[in-house]
Amino acid sequence: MYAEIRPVPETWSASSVHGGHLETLNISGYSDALVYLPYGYEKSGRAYDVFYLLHGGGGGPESFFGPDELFRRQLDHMIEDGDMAPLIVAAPTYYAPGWQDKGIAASGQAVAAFPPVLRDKIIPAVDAAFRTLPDRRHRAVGGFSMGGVASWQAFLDVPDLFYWYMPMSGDCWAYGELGGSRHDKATAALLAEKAEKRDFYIHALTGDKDIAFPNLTAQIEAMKAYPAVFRFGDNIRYSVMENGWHDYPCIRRYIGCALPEFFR
Ligand code: FER
Repeated sequence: MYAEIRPVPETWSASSVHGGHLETLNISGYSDALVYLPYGYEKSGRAYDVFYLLHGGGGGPESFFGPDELFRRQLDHMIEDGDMAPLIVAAPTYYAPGWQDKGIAASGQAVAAFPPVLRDKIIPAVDAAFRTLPDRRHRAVGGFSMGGVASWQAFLDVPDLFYWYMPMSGDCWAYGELGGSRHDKATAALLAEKAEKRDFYIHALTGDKDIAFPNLTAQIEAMKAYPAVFRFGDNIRYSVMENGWHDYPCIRRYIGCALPEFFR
């Protein structure tokens, strides 16, 4: 059951020689996003893949790109070391401007309403501001906890926008809170129905000590009832890290493991 998820090398927490940088993107009528631009962006003239990365409940773009710079440095090193090609990472939020209640139920509502915001506001703003490859094959969405819930929601609602999905420590709430376990069979049936005749790649990850582990695992098990749609080891993977908790250090490891598989 356990996946080999490599530890974040110690070298990743130090500055790299060739670092990218962060920009704040103002999105008209919506909350700001933080956007990572890889080393060489200014001079290359080329266009890049974009990974849309969603924070956990109660957080924001700074949950990944905060003052500790650990995640920015990790991306710098992964690119510098040749683990993956340079890419843009956009960290928006599913909280609309002025959103007050960031508890679990209200966050669930924010996430349910989020896919049209991605389509109508966030992605157009990113594509307008930066040199992106603006099609689904060159776009990924992933996130932690409520951000993982949002990633499944994007799989259901805006499949035309993303080919690559990285839900981490979050299940699909199409049928309500903790739907992955409370409504595992219905959730799997809905995901299968929406996924039919479409190409995609999902890498879901969590840890066995994670509060979301039972929910995500129940959902994944139910999805195995649709082997023609969800071909495990081919268009979908589920990785569970031994002793993985519901926190950002674990999530950074999952991203280090899964992101190099994307955009191929
Ligand atoms: C889960 C998915 C998301 C879960 C919890 C969350 C307990 C989010 C919690 C929070 O934002 O507080 O499966 O399981």
